[in-house]
Amino acid sequence: MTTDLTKEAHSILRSNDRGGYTIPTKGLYPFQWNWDSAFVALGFATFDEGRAWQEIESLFEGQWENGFLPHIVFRKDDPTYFPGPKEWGTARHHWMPTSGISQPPVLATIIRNLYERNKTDSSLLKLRQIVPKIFKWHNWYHKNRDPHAKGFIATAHPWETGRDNLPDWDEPLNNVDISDLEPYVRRDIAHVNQEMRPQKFDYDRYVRLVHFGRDCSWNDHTIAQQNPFWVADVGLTCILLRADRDLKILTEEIGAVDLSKHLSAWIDKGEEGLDRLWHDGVLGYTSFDCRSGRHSNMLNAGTILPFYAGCVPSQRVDALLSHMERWWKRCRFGIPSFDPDHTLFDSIRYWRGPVWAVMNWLIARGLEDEGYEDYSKRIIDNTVALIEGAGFRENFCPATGIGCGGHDFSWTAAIWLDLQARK
Ligand code: 9WN
Repeated sequence: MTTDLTKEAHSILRSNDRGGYTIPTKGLYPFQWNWDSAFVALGFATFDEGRAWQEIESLFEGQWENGFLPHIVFRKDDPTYFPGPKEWGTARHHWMPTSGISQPPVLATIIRNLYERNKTDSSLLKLRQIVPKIFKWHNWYHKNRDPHAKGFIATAHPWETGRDNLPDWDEPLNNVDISDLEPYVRRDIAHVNQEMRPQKFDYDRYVRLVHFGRDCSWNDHTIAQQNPFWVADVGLTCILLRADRDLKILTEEIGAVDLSKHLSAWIDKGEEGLDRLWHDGVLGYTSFDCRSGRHSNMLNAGTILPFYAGCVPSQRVDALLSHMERWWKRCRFGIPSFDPDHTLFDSIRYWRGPVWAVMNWLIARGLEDEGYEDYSKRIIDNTVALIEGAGFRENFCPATGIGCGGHDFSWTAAIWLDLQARK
């Protein structure tokens, strides 16, 4: 069975390959997505290293002059996806059509994996080319998504967090005025069961936020000052902190001492910022609405990511581990994307409950690195069991294990391949 699934995973990556870049799945997502491509590179690295590096290089073709790395590189229009290039209106910023927001910066961590798996002269050369570009992207994040140097990373759009319809965003999204929103047609629900997708409440505000960015010509200063949605995310903060640590190691590998110094400063700041996201009331790290000055009192899979960031003080470890224990009592398959004890939990609706292989990979890596191997192993076993039971679906119901969302999903295939290669 394992061998068959591995063959199937290879063929999913090959068939989602559009000539140097990979789409997440056919139909629903016809372009190149940022963090999807990073995970795809991890998967390709297990059987075609050259193609893995190509995935990363093609993603960077979408990088803007200011270092920003978009969440979608469109390359060509496709009417089966909304919102497309016209809605984003980024033409004056880059020769290739892209979106105007970014996504979780997992790339540096994945590149470190790739490089350390096979250190050769040719991979060192690739590293020399790519590291300065990743540095520019991290610099963009620190400068524009943390303009007051708080150390935590704010976001201008739920899509930027990669965890689109988390209940944590509901209250901050209420500030987005949709009274002048023009009619639009959603394309996602033509591809996938509507009950597994974000709702109209979310989409109206997603589209309005895209138009806000477009109307200010994606001016980072205006966005930080006035974007109606401006929320610090535990996920982005942890992922960037970990990526800064990994990038620092890579800069040292290529002898870029000047870059390494900046990274040390960002790491210190990131640790401070993450600490600010701790919420005693719920004994966990939670998002923070920078406009209202309020912490969310909800827990989600991101709550466990501080292990991945390498930054959980010993007195907080038990609280985080016991959240996972509690969730497992409710859900056989962890880790649910949102707290299953909360009334807003929905086991099949996207980021309001389902398990995602990529989140499990990040959480498990963090737990393993910090010495909590039992937890890490349980999460990996859950991930393998979900794929064995339901195939390479976009995500899975944590209670029953049924597959949800898109089929033949690239990043689920990639995670499978990486987990098999690590055995
Ligand atoms: C918007 C591609 C992407 C993932 C995100 C996931 C979903 C897009 C959408 O699909 O978001 O970016 O249209 O729903 O939430 O994490 O990168 O797989």
